[in-house]
Amino acid sequence: MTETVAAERAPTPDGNGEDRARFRSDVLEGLAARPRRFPSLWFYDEVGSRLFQRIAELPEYYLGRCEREILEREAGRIAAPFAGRPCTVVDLGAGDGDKTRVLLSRLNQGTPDLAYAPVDVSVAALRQVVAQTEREWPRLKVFPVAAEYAGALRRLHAREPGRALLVLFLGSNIGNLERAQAVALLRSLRTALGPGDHALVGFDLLKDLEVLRRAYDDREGVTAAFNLNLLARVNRELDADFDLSAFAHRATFDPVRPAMESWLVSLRRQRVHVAGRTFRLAEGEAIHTEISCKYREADIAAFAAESGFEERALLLDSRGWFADALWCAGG
Ligand code: AVJ
Repeated sequence: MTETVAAERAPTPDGNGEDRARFRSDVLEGLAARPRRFPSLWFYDEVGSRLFQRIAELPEYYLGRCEREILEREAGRIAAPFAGRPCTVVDLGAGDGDKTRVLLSRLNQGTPDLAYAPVDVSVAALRQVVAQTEREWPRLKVFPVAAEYAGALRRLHAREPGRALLVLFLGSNIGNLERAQAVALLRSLRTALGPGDHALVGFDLLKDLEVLRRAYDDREGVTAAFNLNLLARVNRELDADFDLSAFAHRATFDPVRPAMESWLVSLRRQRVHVAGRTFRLAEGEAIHTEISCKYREADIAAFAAESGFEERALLLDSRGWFADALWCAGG
C-alpha cells in the first residue's frame, strides 16, 4: 500500500489547477446558498494551517492537550496488537502530526517494519510533518499523502498484504462532518480495512457550554483570525475584494446536533466581488464556515455499530472531556 501512496500523490487543495477550480465553485456555490456557507476544508492553506497550530496551543483550546494525555497514558495498549508485525500508521488529517509522534515512538519499539502515511489537504503541513518525523526517526518510512479523506481511503485498498494498518482520525476532526457524512466515511474506512486492522478515532465530548464557547472564541482572537483567513484566502486566490474589517467571527452552540458552529458575520450592508460576480450582503448576515460536533459516549458506540467496527476500548482523559475510541476491523 505504501508504494502506491507515494506514487499516486493526488492534486493538492492548496496547490493549483483542478483544486483552484473546485475552490472557486465551492465558494461561488456557497455564496449563492442560504445561509451562505464555505466548506471548512478550505481553512487549511499555509496560513490557515499555521493558525490552527496556534489555536492548538491556546489555553482555551483543550482538545489537543486532552488527547495527548490519553495517548501518553494508553500508547502501550494501542500499540499492543501490532507487536512483532509490519505496520503502517495512516494519519487522517495529520496536521503537524504532533500527537501522533507519541504513538509512533511506542510502535517503533515493538514493530519490525513501521511506516507512516500522514494524510492532509495542506501540503505545507505535510512538509512540516515529514521533516519532523524524518529528523526524529531517520529509518521510519514516511509516505505523505496530499488528499482529502475519501481519496486517501480509496488508496488503502491497494495495501501490501501482511502489513497491519492502524488508521488514526484524531483531534475530533470527525466533528467537522455532519452525522450522515461521518457514518459514510467510517463505513468506507471499515470496508478498506482487513481483519486485525485498527482505527483510533478522537471525539470531543459534550461538556459545559462556557468551556466550549471559550474554546471556539479565544481571548487573543486567534480563532477569529483562523476564520477570517478564509476570506483572505478567497481574496488571494479568487480575485475577490472581501474587506476583512467588515466581518466578525462568531461561535454559536447548536444544541440539536450538538455542535459548535463558526460564522463570519457581515458588520454592515456591503457588496463583494468574487471571480467576476457580485454578491450583496445584509448587515448582520452570517456566512457559515464550520461545525465542530460534540458527542456523548452513546453516540460513539452508535458510530462503531453503524460502521461495522468492533469496539475495543473507549479511552478518556482525566477530566472526561475527550475520548479516543479504539476499534477493530473484525474478520
Ligand atoms: C481541527 C477540525 C478539530 O473543529 O475543533 C478549531 C478546527 N476550528 N477552532 C475543531 C477548529 C476552530 C478543529 N478541528
